[in-house]
Amino acid sequence: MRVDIVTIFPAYLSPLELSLVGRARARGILDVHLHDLRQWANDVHRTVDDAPYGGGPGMVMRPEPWWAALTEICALGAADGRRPRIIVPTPVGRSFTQAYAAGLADEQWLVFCCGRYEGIDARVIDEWADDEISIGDYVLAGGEVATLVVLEAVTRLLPGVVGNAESVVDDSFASGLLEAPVYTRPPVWGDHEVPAVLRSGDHAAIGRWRREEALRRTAHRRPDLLGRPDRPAGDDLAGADPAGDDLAECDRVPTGDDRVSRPEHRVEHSGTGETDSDARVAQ
Ligand code: JAH
Repeated sequence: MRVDIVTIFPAYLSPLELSLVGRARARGILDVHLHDLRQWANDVHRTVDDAPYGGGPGMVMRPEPWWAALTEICALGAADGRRPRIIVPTPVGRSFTQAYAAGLADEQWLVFCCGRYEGIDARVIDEWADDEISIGDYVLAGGEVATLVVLEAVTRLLPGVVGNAESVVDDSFASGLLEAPVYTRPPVWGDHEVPAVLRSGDHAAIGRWRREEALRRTAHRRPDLLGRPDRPAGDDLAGADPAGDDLAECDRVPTGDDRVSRPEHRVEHSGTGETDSDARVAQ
């Protein structure tokens, strides 16, 4: 897969050299090209922004540099009749999901347009964008970090990137449910024991336990995922109680009180008597 990324901060994308994405690049599975938008800003000051029509706060990215950038980048494939899928991360986009990632992983060529300020002039979006996508309901300072998120989700779906093919299909969201908790050695760690069933060797029982835990977790934390018409079938929803008491905690903004289910961890060296979780609340 080829990926072009246009940004005024190419260095913001340096994590793409690391870890799973970096390895996919080194192995030739992923071919990333970073472009500085200012390369296509032709005035002496290389300006890429201007005041919004109609007034209001902030600045808008001017259309001309984007137009020149996308024209030039798309021309790279025109000879072989190839056209990239052009993606604009934005808080007003459609929701990016695992299914969306799977769709992008089938493409041969993606272009990410990273906006800054209040966004890119809408005429660029209208003319060039195939997808405007949002990675969640919050506002970032620009599209770069959202591009990192999308690319990591897509790259791990490319053939040959993740060694054990099972670990991709087994993920949270592949089943439409949150995954059960996981454990490794030691079997007993202080007060905390690994659930006996996971050490029983009874794989049918382990499978039932994991499904049960997945349903419980999903009902408690993400009731919106249950009973979706597009959710992969085969789960027995008996036992999950999306309308039960758990729900009272779900559909609201988390507060400091959400930590009550966790034990308190003392900060041994602080000498203030303040707990670790108090310190976090105080931030
Ligand atoms: C902010 C351009 N859905 C996350 C997201 C994606 C992009 C942006 N914000 C949030 C953004 C400013 C300018 C894009």
